[in-house]
This record gives sequence, C-alpha cells and structure tokens, in this order.
Amino acid sequence: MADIKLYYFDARGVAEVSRLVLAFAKQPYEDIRWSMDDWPKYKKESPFGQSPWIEYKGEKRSQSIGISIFLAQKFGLYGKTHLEALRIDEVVYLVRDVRLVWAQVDQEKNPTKKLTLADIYVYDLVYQLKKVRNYDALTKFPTLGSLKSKVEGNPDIAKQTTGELSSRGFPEA
Ligand SMILES: N[C@@H](CCC(=O)N[C@@H](CS)C(=O)NCC(=O)O)C(=O)O
Repeated sequence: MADIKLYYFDARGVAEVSRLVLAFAKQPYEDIRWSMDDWPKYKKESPFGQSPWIEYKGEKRSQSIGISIFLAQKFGLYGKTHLEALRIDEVVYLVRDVRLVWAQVDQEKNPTKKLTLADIYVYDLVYQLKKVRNYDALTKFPTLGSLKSKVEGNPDIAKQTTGELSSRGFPEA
C-alpha cells in the first residue's frame, strides 16, 4: 500500500500541482479521483467538507497549498534555506491571488451588471500580464473577452484605451 494517497475530483483543479510534484519525484501514490455525482460520498470522508486532501501514513490533511508545500519539502523542491523558501512562497501565493481573482471573474455571469473597481483591477492585471510578462490571458481565459467589452464599453475609459492613447489599451488576443 502506498504511503501517500491524494484525494480530489477527476480534474486538474487545485490538486494538479501536487500531482506534478509527485510525478517529478517519481513517487508511487494512490491518485483517488471521483466524479461530481460521487462527491457527496467522498465529502463525508473529507477533513473539512472540501477537497483535495492527502493521506500520509494514515494521517489525513487538507488545503491544497499546504499539501503541495509538504510534498515539495519532502522531495527537494522547496529550496535549501528559509529565504529560498520565502522566495518560492512569494510566487506560490501570488499565483493563488491570481486564481482567486479569476474565480471571481468566472462567477460574473451577468455582463450588464454595473462596472466596479474589481473589473478595472482585473482588466489592468490582464494588460500588465501581457505587457510585462507577455502572458496572453485573453486567449487562455475566454471569459475575459466580456470583461474587455464591459470595461472598454465605458466611453470615458475608452478614451484612455483608444485613439492617441491606444498604446495604453487592452492587448489584443
Ligand atoms: N482552500 C482550499 C479550497 C478547497 C476547495 O475549494 N475545494 C473545492 C474543489 S476546488 C471543493 O471541494 N468543492 C466542493 C465542496 O465545497 O463541496 C484548498 O485550496 O484546498
């Protein structure tokens, strides 16, 4: 029986990083997955009603970031000093923050809803990702197309993003 069991939906989601760390470390483990239909059955077993969780030598622990850090520490992917670990954490939590913003954008189902500061922040983040990191979030996350129309649909904002100021505008996909 494997020392490590990883429990999550049959999806990449927030468990995939841990699966990738385990693959990198060539670790045998039980990759326990379920469908949405089977979730209520597994939910009863989960530590706090959510997944993923890991079972290590019989001890059950949850929280995806903590799990990935535990595995990274164990298999040599977490730096050699506390400062290196801090540098790694900085990126880990930055990515977590971006995912949280993403989740909020995905929940935005009504395109006619009033524009808020949240929309403008995400719009600007997407712009900066493209400009500074050459990361094309628009292609990867099509939901952002409606965010672009929503923000640029405002005539005063459009003045900033079109015409002579167009170099400041939203990057094209
Ligand atoms: N902070 C937790 C969040 C876990 C979480 O939101 N899990 C979702 C799947 S991504 C879940 O189990 N949802 C089903 C439910 O809450 O009933 C983590 O990162 O592990």
